[in-house]
Amino acid sequence: MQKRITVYLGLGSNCGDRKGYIEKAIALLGQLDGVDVINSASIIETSALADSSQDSYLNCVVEIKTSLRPGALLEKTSAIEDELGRVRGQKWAPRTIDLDILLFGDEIIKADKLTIPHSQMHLRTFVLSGLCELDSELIHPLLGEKVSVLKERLNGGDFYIRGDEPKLISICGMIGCGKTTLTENLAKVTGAAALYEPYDKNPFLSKVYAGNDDLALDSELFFLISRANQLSKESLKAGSVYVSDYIYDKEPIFASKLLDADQLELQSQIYPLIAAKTVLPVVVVYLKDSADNCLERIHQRHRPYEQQIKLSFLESLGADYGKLIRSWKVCPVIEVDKSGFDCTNISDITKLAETLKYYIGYENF
Ligand code: A4P
Ligand code: MG
Repeated sequence: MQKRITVYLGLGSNCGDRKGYIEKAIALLGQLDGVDVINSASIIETSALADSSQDSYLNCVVEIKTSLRPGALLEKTSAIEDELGRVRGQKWAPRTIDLDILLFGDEIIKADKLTIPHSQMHLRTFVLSGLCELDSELIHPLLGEKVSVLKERLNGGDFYIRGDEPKLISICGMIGCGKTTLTENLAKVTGAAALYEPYDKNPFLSKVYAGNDDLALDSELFFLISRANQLSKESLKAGSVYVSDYIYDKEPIFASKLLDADQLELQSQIYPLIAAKTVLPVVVVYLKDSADNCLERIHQRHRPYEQQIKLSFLESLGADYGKLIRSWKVCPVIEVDKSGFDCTNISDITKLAETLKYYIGYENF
């Protein structure tokens, strides 16, 4: 008997009787020779990705077993799309039914007309939650992670890869967790341009750390302006890849810790005006480490003005970063636990770079 492979399909409809089309497509799949429908996840309603003017979608993930090879299955699913009145026009035009092959066992295929795993499945909560409902232990064969882990990275969002914007990877995490080292090494391994926070050029920083609170706003404004210049829509080129050793949105965290009420009021009015001019990251790497380890690294690297930093300050910073990441909706976040990752180890860096390329849609790392 021919080997049967477990395959997951993504179904979507945003025209006409959406639920009817999805149910009909599942019924037609079941009638195909060499295909058994095993299970289907809940049908969920989702806003149209990339084009909010389109009607919303109903999406569903279906598990089948098949003895067909991937190319033959694609021919059959395309025929079902045709039978259900799919009009093929512009990419991402409204459709009665879309049938995508998400996973075909653990096969990896990169052919003209077929990419498996589906190239953007890991960016869509509506796909990953369907897969998790069917089998949360499933592993994405390219990313080597469980679908449940991939889903957590999205925090409920649906994303897509755009060619017409700069591909900014932002590293975030506590002071001393290794952001700059990671940025430097990622840039080396990938050829991406590194963007460093110019802490050593900030003329106010050492005075603020030495207790001169009157200069805290000057210091924050220095950082705000330099980050805004680095990340401005004019400075970063569409299609190019950048790695920054900071996340722009950490600004309110530091402002709330270092500024007094009047300074904070002024800063909070300036911040959104400047933030609006910056490029948003397409993926964030959140480097996680304990406050103790970070303090030890701060002591080892001997930047004089940092030596007054207290463990309690780092602990509170860690809690604030945690809150920021838990509410983060801008892009996927890849959490990297420092207990199993060395920012100077080339094999760790290369593995992370390999993951990142699927999040930024860049094949050339
Ligand atoms: N193709 C390559 N790989 C595959 C694969 N794994 N499965 C080729 C199926 N087809 C694959 O597909 C275009 C070509 O992709 C095919 O000829 C096939 O050879 P298509 O379905 O004709 O065109 P498309 O839909 O414009 O492209 P695609 O890639 O299917 O788009 P997506 O990624 O499915 O996005 N918003 C919400 N909320 N829900 C959605 O389901 N879907 C889309 C379409 C946009 N926005 C959405 C949703
Ligand atoms: Mg499709």
